[in-house]
Amino acid sequence: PPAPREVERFARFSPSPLSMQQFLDFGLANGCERTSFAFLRQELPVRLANILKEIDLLPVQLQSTPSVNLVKSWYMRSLMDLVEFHQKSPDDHRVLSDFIDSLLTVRNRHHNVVPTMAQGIIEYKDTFKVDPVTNQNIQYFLDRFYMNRISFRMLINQHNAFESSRMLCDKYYLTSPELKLTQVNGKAPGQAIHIVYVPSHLFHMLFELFKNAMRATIEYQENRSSLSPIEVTVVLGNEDLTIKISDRGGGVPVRQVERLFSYLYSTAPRPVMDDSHSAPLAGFGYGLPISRLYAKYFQGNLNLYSISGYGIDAVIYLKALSTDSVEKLPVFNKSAYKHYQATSEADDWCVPSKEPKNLAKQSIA
Ligand code: W6P
Repeated sequence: PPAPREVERFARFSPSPLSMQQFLDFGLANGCERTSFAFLRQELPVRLANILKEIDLLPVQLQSTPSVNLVKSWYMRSLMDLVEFHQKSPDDHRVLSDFIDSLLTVRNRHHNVVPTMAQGIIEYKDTFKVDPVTNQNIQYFLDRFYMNRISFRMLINQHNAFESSRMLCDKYYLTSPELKLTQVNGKAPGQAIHIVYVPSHLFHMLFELFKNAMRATIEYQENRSSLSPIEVTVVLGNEDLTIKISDRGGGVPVRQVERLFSYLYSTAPRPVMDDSHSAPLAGFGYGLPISRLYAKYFQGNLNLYSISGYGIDAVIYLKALSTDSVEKLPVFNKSAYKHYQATSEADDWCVPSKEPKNLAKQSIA
């Protein structure tokens, strides 16, 4: 049975809200993963314990529904899982990687919190008459409960975009490259970079690009004693917020870059699944084309600049101003219709022939 002692211990602390700047700084500081670990092993239990105390204040009839009990047991279990890390060293790579495993376990465990909570509310409503005061209390609680959950997931996901790729990478190759991050505020030098964006979209794009960059680095540098880091540069300009992810993974011939974004060509041989049924590190599936759509959705873009024999710079362009980040939506009209009718016309450029014409022969004739 879970120890309420740990709930009391961590509920004594108030959660520490993080600014966007702090989220950025966690990625910047040297030994970022260690710092993030040290913060999260304290902050995550604090946020869990604080909301557990509020669950205890719900009407007993609601608290005692199977659904709410189940949700509560998840929060307890996760609190205990995370507290384990207080006895472990932040300098041990094994510990850092176990911590990421635990974060993913916690995130999976809490996957169905919203529908399960809703089920609990239904069970309560079916059995008891709800008066306006109860309604108000439930409203108040759920607003806070879900806000807590959003913040919790934000912390987990923020720790994970590079680290998730790294974990997959470690799992497949038993090693992974480092991250080297540089931040440039071209608009206000030295100052913090602030933009408004959808975290899950950014995560999707970064995760995809990191996986590809890591795979390329490892496979290209397999005979070297150390791996070159993945270099990330974040720059704020007047219009754009640009994120460049550079690998030294050998690149691809420039002729093949377009294929990496192709729904048709990127599906050719299915990436081989191993017995674990876990995700392949990078299968060049739909990850890249979908990532580019995420970037374009708010008027940004995603490009790959390949230097064959050296590496690839993957660049995400986002709008720096939220007034410029406007949804890009397809509209069906005449112009769209035409695209479906387009037949493959002959090209209006000559096809280069492999064999150069033998001009000497012709001049004789
Ligand atoms: C590669 C292939 C690729 C795709 C997307 C991002 C980075 C990289 N690096 O070699």
